[in-house]
This record gives sequence, C-alpha cells and structure tokens, in this order.
Amino acid sequence: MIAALTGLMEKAGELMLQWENPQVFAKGKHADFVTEADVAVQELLMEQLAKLFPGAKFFAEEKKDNRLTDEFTFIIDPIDGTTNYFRRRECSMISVGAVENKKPVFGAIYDPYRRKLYHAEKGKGAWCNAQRLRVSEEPIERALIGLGSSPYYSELMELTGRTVGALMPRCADVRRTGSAAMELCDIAAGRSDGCFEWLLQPWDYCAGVLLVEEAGGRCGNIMGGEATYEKAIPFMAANAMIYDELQALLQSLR
Ligand code: LIP
Repeated sequence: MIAALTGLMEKAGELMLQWENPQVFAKGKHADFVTEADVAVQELLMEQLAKLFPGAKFFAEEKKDNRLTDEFTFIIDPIDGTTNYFRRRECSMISVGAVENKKPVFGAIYDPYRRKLYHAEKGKGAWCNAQRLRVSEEPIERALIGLGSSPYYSELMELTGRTVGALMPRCADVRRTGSAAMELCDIAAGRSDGCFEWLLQPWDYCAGVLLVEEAGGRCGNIMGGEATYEKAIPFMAANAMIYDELQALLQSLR
C-alpha cells in the first residue's frame, strides 16, 4: 500500500509548501484555524485516493459530514499542526490513516520539511522511509512526555495545567511540538516515550496509532480501552514500559 501512496504524499507535501503566507480562517473555537493550504491538500488527497482505491470512504478534518462506518475508510488530517504551519515553525505533518471495521490497517505521516515518510501496515512493522522504527525502553523517570494542550477547548486548560504539574516530578521533562502526528512519530522512533491530550480528534491520531503499535508501543483512551475513531477522545500513547503507569497517573487527575 505504501508503494501506491509514496508519490501522492510527496506531491501533497510539495503543494503544502507552495504557500509563503496562506490565507488563515478562524473555525470558531479558541485558537482553531484552517488555511487555504489545509483545504487544497485535503482536496488533492481525497481526489487521488478515490482514484487509487475506488469505493473508499473518507473521514477528514476539513470535511463537514464525517460519519464512520465499518467500510474501508481513510481518516485524514491534511496539515496536522496548522498553527505551526502558518507561523512557519516547520513542524506540521500530512497524516493519512486507514481503518476497516473501525480498526487501523494502514498509516502514513509525511514530514515535507525533512522529506520523511513515516508509515506502517498492520503486521508489517513501522518505518521512516526505509528505516525500521522501535519505541524506547525508557522508564518513566527518564521519560520525555509529549504535551497535547488541547488549545481549542478552554474547559480543559485547567486540567492540562494540573497534568503538567503532576508529570514534571515523575518524568524527565515534557515536550510540546504542536502536532499530535509528530508526537506519535517521535514515540515510534524512540525520540520520546509517551504523550497525552485530554481531547484529540481521530484524524490527529489515526495514522500515528498504527505507527506506534507496530513499533512496539501502545495507544488508547486515557480513561481505558483502545483508541476509537468515530469522535474525539482523551488520547494517550507510550512505550510498553510506562503505558500503564502513565495511564494511572493521568486517570488520577480526572
Ligand atoms: C492539532 C494537533 C495538536 C493539538 C491541536 C490540534 P490540527 O491538529 O496536532 O496536537 O494540540 O489542538 O488538534 O488542528 O493543527 O490539525
């Protein structure tokens, strides 16, 4: 599957990087923006994927009527890290996941700034270009934990702040990239060891979940169970060493 998609992901990356100063639009919630590039990249991906995979369904960030069925469905974030993108922070990823019977079967995350394609197919390992990925084995006291700040949800800001306060004495440090997809690539590559976000959309994590799991890590709902894809959930991911410990800490704060 990745052979069919590599060219398209690179083309979408070239399109994304065409804008110096893209038009930015407020979507309504606090700090929730979309640019003309998000829309253009999503249109390209959906148009080309429909040709490559006739009958495939789509569930995407800038699409209005998202409804997930058991059918083979692409779950797309055209530019994950939109604010980073229009602020030219060079930390935004194109994220294309695919689910069947609502379970991940494929994931591809492209970093157009570094020309790195992270990809995984169920049972076939996790890769960055041609390099195999493995999560770390760092214990929690040496762990770098990715902070998803859920900036769109003002009702979660106090909880997020308390979470950082509770984490800092227990781990080495936190990191905030501004892209959930980047957090998950970092975990799969062993560059960090866990991440959380008290409310995250399926398009932010769908591709990254399979990448982390195929690299030997774990992902799921902070409150218990596997990640699901119909709507936003409290999301976490970590290496296999610290997942349960991190989940218990997070649950104690709710
Ligand atoms: C972003 C995520 C980030 C989260 C933001 C936003 P977007 O995705 O990658 O982790 O904190 O709220 O959801 O909206 O830029 O595609």
